[in-house]
Amino acid sequence: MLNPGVETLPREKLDMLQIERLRATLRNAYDHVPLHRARLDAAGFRPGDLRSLDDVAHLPFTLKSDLRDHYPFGLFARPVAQLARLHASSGTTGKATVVGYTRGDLDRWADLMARSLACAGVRRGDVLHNAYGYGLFTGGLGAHDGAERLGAVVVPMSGGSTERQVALITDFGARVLCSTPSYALAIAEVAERQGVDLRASALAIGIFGAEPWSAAMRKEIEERLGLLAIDIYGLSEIMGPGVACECRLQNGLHGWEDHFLFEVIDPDSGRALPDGEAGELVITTLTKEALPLLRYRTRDVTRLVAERCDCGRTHRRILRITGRNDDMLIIRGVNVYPSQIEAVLVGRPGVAPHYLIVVERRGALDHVRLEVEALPGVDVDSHDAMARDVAHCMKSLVGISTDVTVMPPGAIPRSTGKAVRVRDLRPKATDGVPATPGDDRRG
Ligand code: DLL
Repeated sequence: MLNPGVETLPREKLDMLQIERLRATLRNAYDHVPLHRARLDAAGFRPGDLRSLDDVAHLPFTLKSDLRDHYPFGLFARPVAQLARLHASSGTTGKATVVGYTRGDLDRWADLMARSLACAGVRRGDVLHNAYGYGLFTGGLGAHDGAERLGAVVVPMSGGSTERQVALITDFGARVLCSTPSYALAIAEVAERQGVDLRASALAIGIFGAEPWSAAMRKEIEERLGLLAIDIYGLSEIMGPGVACECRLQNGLHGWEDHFLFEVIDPDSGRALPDGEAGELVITTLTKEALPLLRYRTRDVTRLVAERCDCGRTHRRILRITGRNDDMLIIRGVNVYPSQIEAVLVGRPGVAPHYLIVVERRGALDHVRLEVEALPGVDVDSHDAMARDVAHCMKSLVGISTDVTVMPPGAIPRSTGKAVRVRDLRPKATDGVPATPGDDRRG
């Protein structure tokens, strides 16, 4: 544990720390960000009114659209000249979301990322191969700074050039791999094709995040790369990677409550839900200087666990993010997340862990076409039987009817960052033009 004193802080002490820091955050937001001031005034809430953590329920939400509407710097609490760095994510439509950091913000981010890596079992002196994309995406530089802060030996590889990734992982003796889970699988695949057995390499830990992944996918990656696959969570609006991370017990992600306040709400009513119930994760920053956010609606669907983990850490755990509520498909009335489809698909006999979900409108009805890939060496004659098997499992386990097409190995495009799993060809209600929604923020 990097900071045992903080990571195992008793609940009451954590609560006290959160209140104190929330007060300072409210002050910062109220004094320096016109939008927050106007919303707090409208809610009749002054920073000095905060008595207990329950008062959070009175604070206004902040949405991603608020960041876009005040593009580029409108929600910053510091003049740009006082910042040390900007990151941005480019949405598929409209303007990018821009986030800013003071030197102090970068410092705390590096600390939290170092804490997350240590929590996953990374040690000083480990060679850490960083295949998260460097650039405006927060994954590359976020993992980089944290790894340096911990004292690991960073290989700043970024995404792409997959053959070269395999060579350097082997040649440099990397013990740790940082990438999106989908890219980890692409690396495994290229290694296998080259006849390189990464299971026999020094790789022992994978730090995977930036996109949803199922338990089945974790198992697949662990088996093919011969490592412990650790889930890490974060988002650029709040900081970047390192908002929460699993420990080696892989039992939910420790959300770093000394820097963030986590709530799960019912996305329709906006009401806070008790620990254990699934809903939308809402995060309030407690120590951000440049971009304090009050009750930021992440759209990520999860549950919170308050019990202390067997590792001794006391901070609330965020369970695996099953998806974003804006990624949820409603197929003839059945709500489905792509990760549910993945969980059923990955591990079926002969089926490779690469897939694409194509949603179409046929007449008045939604229709799902599932493109899956055969594993190398699978006889083409068995594709029909595989397709029937997958369609049957989708019906009985997920509850939706699908047309399944089995494609030859390598037919589904691989990503070097965040994988695009859904192609939604349904006409959009607003413009009648087929759209491909989803976030194109690159990992
Ligand atoms: O993806 C930050 C990050 C980089 C996290 C590297 C972990 C590792 P954004 O590009 O702003 O930031 O995207 C944030 O990605 O709201 C989730 O929907 C999704 N996401 C991130 N981590 C996970 C995860 C980075 N472990 C958005 N599981 C978030 C599921 C995740 N979804």
